[in-house]
Amino acid sequence: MALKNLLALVVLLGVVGVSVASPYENPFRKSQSNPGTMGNLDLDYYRYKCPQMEDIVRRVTIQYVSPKPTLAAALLRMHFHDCFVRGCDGSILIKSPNNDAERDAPPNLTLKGYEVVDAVKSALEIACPGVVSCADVLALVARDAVLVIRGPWWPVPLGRRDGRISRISEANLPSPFANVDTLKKNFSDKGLNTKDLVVLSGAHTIGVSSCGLISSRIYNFTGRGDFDPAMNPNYVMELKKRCQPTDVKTIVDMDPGSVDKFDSHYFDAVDQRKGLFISDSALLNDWETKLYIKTQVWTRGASFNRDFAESMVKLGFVGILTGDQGEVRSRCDLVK
Ligand code: HEM
Ligand SMILES: *[C@@H]1O[C@H](CO)[C@@H](O)[C@H](O)[C@H]1NC(C)=O
Ligand SMILES: *[C@@H]1O[C@H](CO)[C@@H](O)[C@H](O)[C@H]1NC(C)=O
Ligand SMILES: CC(=O)N[C@H]1CO[C@H](CO)[C@@H](O)[C@@H]1O
Repeated sequence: MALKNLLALVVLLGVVGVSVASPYENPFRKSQSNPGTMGNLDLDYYRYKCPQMEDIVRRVTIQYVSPKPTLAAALLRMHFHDCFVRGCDGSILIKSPNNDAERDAPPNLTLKGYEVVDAVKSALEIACPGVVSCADVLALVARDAVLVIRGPWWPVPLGRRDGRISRISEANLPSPFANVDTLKKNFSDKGLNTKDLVVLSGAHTIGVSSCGLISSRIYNFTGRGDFDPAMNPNYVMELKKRCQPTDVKTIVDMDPGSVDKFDSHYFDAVDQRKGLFISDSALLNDWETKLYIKTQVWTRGASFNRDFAESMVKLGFVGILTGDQGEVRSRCDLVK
């Protein structure tokens, strides 16, 4: 018995020791479900190869995002899309002459901010040509853009390589019409758990969508001219004022009342049944995601920034290429 306890302690210390010595070991490394993600990343990856690179990324990102803070949401979303399709490999940035790349897919139609990534990359190519991958650039730009709007900061371990493949047919993202079981499945397929799902959905504390994606929800939910009963009727009324039935274009805020601020207000909105998408409201239909939302409401988001940082680090490891996999592109929109 005593020996057994001792063994357990040794194993525990071993685990703790490893995670202290190398905090950015790939969280998926030991998981069988993610055989493609064996590499580790390193906070100091460019220390000798391009020591000024984080300064350059920050300077150029601030230059673009300060005068146009709505870019922060666009860039955060772009990083998420990149990671969910073929992993965080920069493939969302590739342009195809035939318009059949990821960025041409319908969920990408409203992606903005490519110019920021391109400008950062150009500046890096002057300082250290051919060194910094586009996947790393995008991960850093997303982080720094959120920082410009005074959102949370998270560490970005580096060393991702760029993928060479970008296909419109693979640009399959979680649907805003999905229920919570589907969302949980979509996240667990990427090695992300239920907590990551609800925490990262908190990114909808900033940014916008448009009437087209919600009109069936407010005008014709079951085909009988009704609205989604999961939605607050006052909020439905507000949305109807903004979105006429055939209007697909008008912009709507994702986090009504606090759209420009990166805070925990999204969870208040969802709790008041003012989640914009079915996928936002759906987070009240699972005990774990609901408990998280309630906890953020009760504590005014006491742990949200910390949780968000943690889940963003995890997201940044999804499906990465490392070592001699992939390439380092010199232009983010062109495959070598
Ligand atoms: C849980 C599954 C998710 C679904 C179904 C979803 C769906 C959507 C949809 C449909 C939009 C509106 C796009 C448009 O109208 O063009 C949107 C916007 C946005 N999403 Fe998500 N999303 C999810 C998770 C995430 C995650 C994990 C992040 C980042 C960590 C994120 C960040 C954003 C941001 C910042 C916007 C606003 C973009 C802007 O204003 O330009 N989303 N999302
Ligand atoms: C999400 O899960 C559903 C149900 O398993 C599946 O049909 C859909 O293709 C998945 N979407 C993504 C982006 O993985
Ligand atoms: C509502 O949906 C039903 C069934 O999909 C459709 O037949 C009907 O035309 C829709 N009504 C409106 C006003 O869009
Ligand atoms: C920002 C961006 O590149 N959006 C593209 C999404 O797909 C459409 C349709 O192919 C392109 O026209 C857009 O340029």
